[in-house]
Amino acid sequence: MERGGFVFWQKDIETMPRAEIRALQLKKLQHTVKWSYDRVPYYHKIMEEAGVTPYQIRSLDDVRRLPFTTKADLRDNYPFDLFAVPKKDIVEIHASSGTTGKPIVGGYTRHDLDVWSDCVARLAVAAGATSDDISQIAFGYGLFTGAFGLHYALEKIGSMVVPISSGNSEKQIMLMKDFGTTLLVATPSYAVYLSELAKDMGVADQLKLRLGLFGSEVCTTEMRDQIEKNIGITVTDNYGLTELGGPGVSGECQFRNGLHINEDHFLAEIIDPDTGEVLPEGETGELVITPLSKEAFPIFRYRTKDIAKITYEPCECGRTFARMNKVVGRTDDMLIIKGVNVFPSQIESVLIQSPHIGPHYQLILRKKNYMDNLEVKVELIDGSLLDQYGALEKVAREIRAQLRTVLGLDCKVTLVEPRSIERSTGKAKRIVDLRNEPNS
Ligand code: DLL
Repeated sequence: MERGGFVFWQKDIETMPRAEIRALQLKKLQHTVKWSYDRVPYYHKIMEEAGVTPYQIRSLDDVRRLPFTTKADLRDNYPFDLFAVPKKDIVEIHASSGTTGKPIVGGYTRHDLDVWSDCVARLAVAAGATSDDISQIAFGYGLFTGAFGLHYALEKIGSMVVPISSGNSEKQIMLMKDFGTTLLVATPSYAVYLSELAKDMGVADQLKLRLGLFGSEVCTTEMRDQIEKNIGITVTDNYGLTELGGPGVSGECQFRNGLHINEDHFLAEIIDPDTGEVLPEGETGELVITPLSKEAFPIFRYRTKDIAKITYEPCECGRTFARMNKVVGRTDDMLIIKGVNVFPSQIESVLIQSPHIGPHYQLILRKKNYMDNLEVKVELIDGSLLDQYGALEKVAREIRAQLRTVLGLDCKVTLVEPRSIERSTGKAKRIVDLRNEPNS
């Protein structure tokens, strides 16, 4: 199998002219709609209610005739009612962690697994992964899609996979050093933590790490910079969700100017989250995706709630697939504090400007005398500032004033010692909402 210098995994597809991509998407959309209509009673019902049959899908724009699918629809059909194949044809199950209520359950046929691993392999190769890599997978193995998705792909590429899972951080660093790990797979939060630990253990400069395939949560510029500074690794971003099969929906190539969407397998739209109207190219809104190749778990127009925008300009790397920008937040991220709408990304945009603070912060919400209160707890880069009351006060005051301007809301800013905010081995927990707790 000739994969060249691994510039592309499936070059003929990844560099298709746009007209061919669209023709392929239409053919696959028609197939997946008919597949779902014929096999999943729920989809049959909602299409009938919407007055649409598979034969009315004659152009790509006809996707707009289909109703949206939401997380609530998936929960109502828990666990297997949206599966389009008999259980005997499902070879693997994954699920979201489901902090509230039941998880979202995704099923895969053998063919789905094959498509999935190719999708992730393409993105890994685009980011710079090769068969020479020693790939340490520090995503949690289990129902979470991240670890297995990257595992199958990196194994397919021929890299040496180290399936260590998340946690056990000192051992992670020891093995990284002893094995000569070159590629790290982790959430950005965990990668920041591992990079700090490697420095603390005095081995950061003995590591051979060169490439990070990160994803599953927002990776801020600050996180990226800190990881790159601590362990000299190139950080790339990967996007996906359990509902769409996990990682492999989109990812950054070496140019890191947007995440390439695997468009032969995913049809992307951007909608106005309030009206459901499709927005023109380049406008920011909610990302809606229709997978085009799923056998086991097809979905129509899934509302991801992730906020993004898309460009169809070809990339310098030669790939013609559309690119989405890095996801900066979710439509349901919005906090309502004293009646004011606040997005964590607005707070981040203020924090990022201060040279004194690092990438770790938490937003703590409390209720006092029936009033909401927001505390922004941020870690200092240099702990010695804590001994200089005047300087500390000044930094806190400046951040508070900027937050007031950006949010239109007064909040408390607490600057804390470096390494004092709890680190995560998975996705970071940025919001601590204590408003319903007594004596918060
Ligand atoms: O996080 C799938 C995944 C695993 C993607 C590994 C990339 C790498 P879920 O646990 O279902 O699936 O969470 C999906 O996480 O709707 C986004 O809000 C968020 N998310 C995923 N990737 C990114 C990213 C996996 N690169 C939810 N940037 C999604 C920002 C992300 N947010």
